[in-house]
Amino acid sequence: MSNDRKIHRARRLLASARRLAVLTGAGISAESGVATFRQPGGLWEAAPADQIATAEGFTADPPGVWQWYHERRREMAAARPNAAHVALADLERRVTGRGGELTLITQNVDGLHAKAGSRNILHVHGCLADVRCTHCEFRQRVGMEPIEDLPTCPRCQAVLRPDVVWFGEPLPADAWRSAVQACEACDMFLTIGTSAIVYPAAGLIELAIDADAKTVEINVAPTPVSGLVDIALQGPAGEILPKLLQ
Ligand code: BJW
Ligand code: ZN
Repeated sequence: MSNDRKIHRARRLLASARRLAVLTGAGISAESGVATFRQPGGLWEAAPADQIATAEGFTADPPGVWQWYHERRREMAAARPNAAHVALADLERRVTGRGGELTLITQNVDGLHAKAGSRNILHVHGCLADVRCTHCEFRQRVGMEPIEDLPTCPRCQAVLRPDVVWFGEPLPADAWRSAVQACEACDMFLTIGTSAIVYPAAGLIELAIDADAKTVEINVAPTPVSGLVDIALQGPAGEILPKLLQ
C-alpha cells in the first residue's frame, strides 16, 4: 500500500479514536536539531552508553558525565518544538475537546512536548531539567539554564546527578504505572521516532497490541515493531503527523 493510502487510513482511525496513547522517542525531536542516540552520528557514537548512561559510569567520573550533560542541556535550552510536537499538542486538544483522552508517553528528556503545549505527558526516562541527589531524597527542577560544573546537594553535600533514567535503573514508578494503564486501556496507539529496542518502554507497544488497539508507527526507518503494527508510516514525523491531522 502507498504511504498516501496508509496516511489516509491512519487519518480516519485518528478521527474516531477516543483513548489515545502515544509513545515518542528521540526521532520526534530530530527535526528540532536534537541528536538521536543510535543513528549514524548519534549520541552513543561519540560517547559510549555504558560510560555515560549508567550509575557505574557516573560513579567512575562524575565531572566527565556532568560535562556531557551540561553540553546537552545547553543544546536543549536553544531547541524549539517542531511541527510534530505541535501536531501532537493539537491532537490532544482535539481528542479532549470531543471528550476523549490522550496520554503522551515520552522517552525524551528534552522538554519539547511541554514547550509545544502538550499537557498530559508522562516522562518515563526523566527530564534533563531536573536533578536529584545521589545520596538523599533531594530533587529539584533547575531548568535548562547553566548550573555549576559539579553541583552538590544543599541538604547533604553529596554530588547531584541528572534526574534521568540510566541503564539498569527502574523507571519513575508513578509515570510508568500510568503509562501501562493508558496502553492497556487505549483504542489507538501511536509510536513515533523510537527505535523500539529499549525496554521496558518498547514493551508498551506490545501492551497496546494485546489490548486490541489500532497501532500506527511513524519512523524514517523500519524498526522491530514495524511488522507488528497495523500501519507503519515511513517518513519524518514533522511531515507525517501534520498530514494525519489535516
Ligand atoms: C525519526 C526521525 C524523524 C530519526 N521522524 N523518526 C536485554 C534484553 C532486554 C532488555 C535489556 C537487555 N539488557 C539490558 C536490558 C534493559 C535495558 C534495555 O532495554 N537495553 C536494551 C538497549 C537492550 N533497559 C534498562 O536498563 C531500563 N531499565 C530497566 O530495565 O530497569 C530494570 C529494573 C527494574 C527494577 C529495579 C532496577 C532495574 C532503563 C532504560 C533507560 C534508557 N535510558 C536512555 C538515556 C536517558 C537519559 C539521557 O537521555 O541522557 O534513554 S538510553 C536512550 O535510549 C534514551 C532513550 O530514551 C532510549 C530510547 O532511544 P530512542 O528514543 O528510541 O532513540 P534512538 O536513537 O534509539 O532511535 C531514534 C529513532 O528515531 C530511530 O528509529 C530513527 O529511525 C527515528 N527517527 N529521525 C521520525 N525525523
Ligand atoms: Zn542529598
